Amino acid sequence: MRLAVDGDTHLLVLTGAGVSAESGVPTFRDAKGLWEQHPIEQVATPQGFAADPGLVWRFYSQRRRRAREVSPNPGHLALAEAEGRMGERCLLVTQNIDGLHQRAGSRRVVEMHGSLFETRCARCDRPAFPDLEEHGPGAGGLPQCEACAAAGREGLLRPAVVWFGEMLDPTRMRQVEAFMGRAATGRFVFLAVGTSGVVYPAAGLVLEARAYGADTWLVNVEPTENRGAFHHFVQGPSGRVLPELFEWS
Ligand code: BJW
Repeated sequence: MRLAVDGDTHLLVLTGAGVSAESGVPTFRDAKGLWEQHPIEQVATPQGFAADPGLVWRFYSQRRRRAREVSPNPGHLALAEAEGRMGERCLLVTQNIDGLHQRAGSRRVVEMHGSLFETRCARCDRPAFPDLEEHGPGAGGLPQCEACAAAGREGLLRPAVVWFGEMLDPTRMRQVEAFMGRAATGRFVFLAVGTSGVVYPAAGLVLEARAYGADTWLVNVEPTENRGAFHHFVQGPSGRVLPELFEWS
């Protein structure tokens, strides 16, 4: 099954952990996925960070190291090529924090859940900043916020990612909404790739896109929780499916 793209098509792509699996980045909920060894509530909630910031920093430091060691796969490259052909008619929304889409050449990327390579203060509203360091026990200790220190208080730095129970950046979500509004004026295609369809608000984007009149496509190795919301399902690994998916005219 091929997805036809012409000069009138707007394409909104949502990606999840599955798109990076063939690069060697572990997914979350599969067997041997990250949640198997690391309980969600310990490493992906603000309460987990408050209880044991060292454990959380060790988890994210390992993932920083791993993400730097791997490379984009043909799935990432196919999506970058789609943007290269479509320009502003294409937007990529990713739940991934590994930066692989950008390294593949995608520029129009909205990182819904933040970035593995940015850090922010858990206490003050100093903006997130780039950070490639590994932190935590055995890696230089827990990083402290300099702005808080200057103000005479203690503030721990934390990964600039979105944990369960936290709000997503409204500016980024408005960008997605605005794109849907523009897409609805022509032929609108929504494509979800390698995501389980259980984490909101990402899992609900397909229904929003449908409300804007989108034709909806799912690429995954297995039918997902929200499979029924999609018009089309292409089963297979994204690194093999995406390079063959688009039919350009
Ligand atoms: C392949 C493949 C290959 C493998 N090719 N495919 C509405 C209803 C119910 C609950 C909620 C709701 N609205 C909000 C909530 C609460 C909560 C939530 O969704 N809970 C549900 C789990 C029940 N959501 C939130 O708290 C969100 N915040 C929010 O909504 O704020 C407002 C609010 C607050 C409080 C209450 C109510 C509202 C925040 C969610 C943040 C998620 N954060 C994480 C961690 C980010 C940082 C990090 O990476 O560490 O994001 S959790 C984790 O899950 C990570 C991922 O981005 C996210 C999604 O995972 P994904 O991508 O789906 O990965 P997997 O592993 O699950 O699936 C991979 C898929 O790929 C599988 O299907 C495989 O088969 C497939 N695959 N290889 C193609 N080669």
